[in-house]
Amino acid sequence: MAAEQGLSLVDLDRDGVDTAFREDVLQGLSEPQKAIPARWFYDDEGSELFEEITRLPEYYPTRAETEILTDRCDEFRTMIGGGRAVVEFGSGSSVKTPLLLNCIDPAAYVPLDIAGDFLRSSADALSAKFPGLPVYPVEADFVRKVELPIEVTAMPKLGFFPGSTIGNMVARTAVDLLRTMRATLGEGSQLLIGMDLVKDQAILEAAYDDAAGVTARFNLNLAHRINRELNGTIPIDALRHVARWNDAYSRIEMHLEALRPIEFEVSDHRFSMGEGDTIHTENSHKFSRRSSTTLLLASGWTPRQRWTDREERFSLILADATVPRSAP
Ligand code: AVJ
Repeated sequence: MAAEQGLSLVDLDRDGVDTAFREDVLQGLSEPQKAIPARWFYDDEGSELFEEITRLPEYYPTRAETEILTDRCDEFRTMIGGGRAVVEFGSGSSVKTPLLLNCIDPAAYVPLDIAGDFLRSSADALSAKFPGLPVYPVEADFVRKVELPIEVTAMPKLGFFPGSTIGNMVARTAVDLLRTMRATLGEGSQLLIGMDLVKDQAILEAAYDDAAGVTARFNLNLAHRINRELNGTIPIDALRHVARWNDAYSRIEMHLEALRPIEFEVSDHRFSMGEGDTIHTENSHKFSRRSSTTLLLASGWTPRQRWTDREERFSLILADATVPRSAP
């Protein structure tokens, strides 16, 4: 229906099933190490649970990043300057955006998001806060190059990608995305990107396995979503939430672990898991100063400035889309 109207980016089949979701799940459950891309966490229920996560005492990234945005306002003003079109990748509810826009006197704001309704309502809310600022929401999947509105083509751009969402991607995918962002924004643009930092393992694991069990509900909601939307029969009570630090890959991994041998169906396909087998549901990579520099340089972005919160838990990095000299 939505696909016929050509309005939505989501392809639904005759039964109203999101075909990309079904493909990812069926494919991912067929692998020896079962794995489902983290982006499928965010249905309405999952998005609400994530909002709850950001308020948990153990989940420091949101507070740490907000602290940087608040404390470094003057430096953003100096290093970014006014007159730019701010292009936010995956704007969602745009809660951190006003903090940035207040500092830098932008010429326009272009929120990009795949969820159209959400995008437009949060763009309206932002317009109300910044009456003089032109806002051009674009419903787009920014893993591919996005054609920006004609009104901003002549303006210098600042890409804004907060939240350490880049950490969800393995290096190869992260480089693809950062290079695509560079293509979307163009030469001479800047990027302000949030990256979470490596720290004590116990702090990291607590941030992804909180005492109140909200992250566990967030993770298990993926199994519920599969049951709800893909005619699944996953016995949820036989799964437990696991968050563990993988030091070799410098990342927190979230899994759903089978507590006993189970069999279930999803969209008429049968699957089984042995006791202790897992479905890998998320990677959250953590960076050092060096690893973040390498990732950005490999993607055509030259880091210019790096800010951290007072406890050095989280970083915001400003980078330029300059062509680096390739002299030896
Ligand atoms: C939204 C990807 C930044 O990795 O910290 C939070 C998602 N998962 N708790 C993160 C998440 C579990 C979050 N990101």
